[in-house]
Amino acid sequence: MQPTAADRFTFGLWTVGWQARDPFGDATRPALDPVESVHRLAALGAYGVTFHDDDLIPFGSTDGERDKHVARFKDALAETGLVVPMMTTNLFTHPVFKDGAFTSNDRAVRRFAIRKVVRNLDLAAELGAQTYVFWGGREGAESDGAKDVRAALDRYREAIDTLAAYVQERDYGIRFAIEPKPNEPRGDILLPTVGHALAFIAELAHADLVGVNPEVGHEQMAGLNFAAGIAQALWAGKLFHIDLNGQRGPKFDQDLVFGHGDLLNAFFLVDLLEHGAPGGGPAYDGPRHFDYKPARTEDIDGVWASAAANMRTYLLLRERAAAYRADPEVQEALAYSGVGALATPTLGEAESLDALLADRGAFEDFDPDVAGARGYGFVRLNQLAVEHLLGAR
Ligand code: GLT
Ligand code: MN
Ligand code: MN
Repeated sequence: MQPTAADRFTFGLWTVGWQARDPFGDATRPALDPVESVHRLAALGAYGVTFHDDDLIPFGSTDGERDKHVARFKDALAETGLVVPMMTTNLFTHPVFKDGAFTSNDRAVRRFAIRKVVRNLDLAAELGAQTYVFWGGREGAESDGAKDVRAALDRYREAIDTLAAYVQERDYGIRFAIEPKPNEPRGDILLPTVGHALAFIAELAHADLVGVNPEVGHEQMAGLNFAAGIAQALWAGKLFHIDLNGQRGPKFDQDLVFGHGDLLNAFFLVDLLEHGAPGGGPAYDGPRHFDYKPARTEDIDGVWASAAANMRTYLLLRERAAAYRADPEVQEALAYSGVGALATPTLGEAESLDALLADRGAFEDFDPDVAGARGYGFVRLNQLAVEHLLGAR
């Protein structure tokens, strides 16, 4: 279960680097040097690191300071072989963003936000990132009269399309991934779920360059089924990136270690990502990105132990999912449940609705009582998954 670069595990600098400041308490850990994080993550078997501009280059740095931070970081990447597949912008910490960035009611703030992103996109291209994430944690409101949501969505679209045109014109080869979240820090955040984000993307001029970066805990905060949301993102061809972590139901964003929340859903998520393509291959080939926070109770050893735990849990789930799929009893239960049969189109090839209307077997001679009496065996199937997950099979 030793992770390797081939597993494509990545971590945000802000994850292991979180000092555990929360709304009620001070930091419980010292600041981490990004260079040290790169070395420690590489030693644990990670493939890459991701970061916000301000994680590496403190807000307000001079150009000279900026260059030094970037140079040290690049040296660490070269020494370890770690890559930077994704980058993002901090559009939430500084008070200037208290009413949002792209959707702030203050136009000057909106213009500043776009400039901040452009600057970091240039660095992203230089470091070879393929994905650029937009998490709009401050894009929202606490009260319904404070924000004209339709105007805010216009401005959101304007910003994303302007930036997409920029990466296209520069030929940066970068795609955008919008990360939904229902609330926190704002009372209500725009684009609160995967579904909202997909609907927004469909309205963009540059829709082809934009997908989603769903996070386990964010969908679960809204009471939604994460694996099902990921399936819909895949179905739409929009799963550009993924944030893996754990969450225990609809409450504040916990950012627990992957699997330390709804473990059964995490099992089916890994099964989908790893074996969800037709023929059983991976349905998603991007980085497996952990966006978790080492619990506030952990010391620095606990930080690295929790980073390793994310990867180990993923590998264990991958192994358990493969065993589930290979089990003849599971295959038989899947067939009994009709899971594979759903792939058969409801109408025959080239069959018209008129032909369906002429098919007496479909209606006049169809016995709904007989069909309604059928059992689907879904509970047995689920129990087989639980037993594989528990290592009982
Ligand atoms: C922030 C948020 C995460 C996002 C990061 C990207 S920042 O920590 O809680 O879910 O992925 O901006
Ligand atoms: Mn989160
Ligand atoms: Mn995230």
